[in-house]
Amino acid sequence: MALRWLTAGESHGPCLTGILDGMPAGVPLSPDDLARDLWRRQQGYGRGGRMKIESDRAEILGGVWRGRTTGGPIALRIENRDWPNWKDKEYELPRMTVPRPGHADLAGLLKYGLDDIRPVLERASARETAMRVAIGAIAKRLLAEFGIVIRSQVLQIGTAKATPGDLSDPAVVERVEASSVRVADPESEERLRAAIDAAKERHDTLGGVFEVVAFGVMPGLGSYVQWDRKLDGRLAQAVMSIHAIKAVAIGDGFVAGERYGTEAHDGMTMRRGRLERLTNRAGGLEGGVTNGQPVVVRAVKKPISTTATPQPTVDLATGQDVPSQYVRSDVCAVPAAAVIGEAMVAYVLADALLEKFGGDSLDEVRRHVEAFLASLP
Ligand code: EPS
Repeated sequence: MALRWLTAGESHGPCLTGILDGMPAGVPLSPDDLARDLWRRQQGYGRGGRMKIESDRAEILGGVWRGRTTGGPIALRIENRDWPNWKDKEYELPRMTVPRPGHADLAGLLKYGLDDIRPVLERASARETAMRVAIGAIAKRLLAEFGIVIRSQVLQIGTAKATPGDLSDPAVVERVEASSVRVADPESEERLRAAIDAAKERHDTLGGVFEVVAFGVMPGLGSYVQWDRKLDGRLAQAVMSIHAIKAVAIGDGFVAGERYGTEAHDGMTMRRGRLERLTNRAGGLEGGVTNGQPVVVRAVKKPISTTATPQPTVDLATGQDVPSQYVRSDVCAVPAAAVIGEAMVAYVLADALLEKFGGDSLDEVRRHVEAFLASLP
């Protein structure tokens, strides 16, 4: 583990705090590098009232000097604009004793021996992903120095499927970035928006599937020699840790289980003196090691558990069956989750890159990368 990070903070507390440790010195970094991804995470058709309040911006409080990383831990702060609406209520709010099915409410309350759900939901909230995205943006900044870029798109919302775009095509990426549901074409956009509208109409929520692709990843990141060094496993853990993610696939994922061996792998051929692959079903990873192909990670996000239509639950104070309660929520946050997925993939790849090519400065890492690439047959 070359990099490590931690976040702190609650959804309706004063701010989110993050520390990223292990970045080499000399990586160019400005608050604007973080601002764009923070903005992207806040977009998406189906977001709720909270996003009208927040306008995320990360302050860099340490580890950067004159626009470059120093090698020291990078300290970040993102203000919660909703805080002034909550700050005087800490001792006034009634106890919450009705857990929402699907949220961390019940499990958290039992685990920490609490009699109020509020502290659980405050920390379990996906608000925390704003800080993940800021940290991921720093990881992306490092990766960009080595020509590695990370893209994402939404593949499905509910049962509505998008036609996947080719994310290696800049024109497609431009359309995805302009799309309210992170898809590449107007028909898909219409289908997915209609699915969100239908959920909204029935006072419900919807999940879906997104894809993150990392282009320009050199071979040799990760390892097959030990379980916890396998990069596919590390990517899966990182992406699965995003709120509400219930499945992660690398490359063909579940579909690989349906194919014959001769139809499931990526044949090789020599073209103009270079070894090339006929397909990328493995999603850029064989044996837990990057093979030089784009790294493809897909994830399934379950629907948000705070639903306007009540779900059956129990009031823990009375032991009575009651309907779940509702104040507000997003109808669908799959487009946002795709941006968060980019951040997690960026972090894992940056960590693996520094592990293999380690160095205390960007120049040192660069020398190691260049020497390795020059040594490849
Ligand atoms: C969330 C509930 C909602 C979301 C929030 C995650 O917040 P609130 O309870 O204030 O309406 O908007 O997401 C964010 C604040 C964010 O920045 O993404 C939850 O329970 O996980």
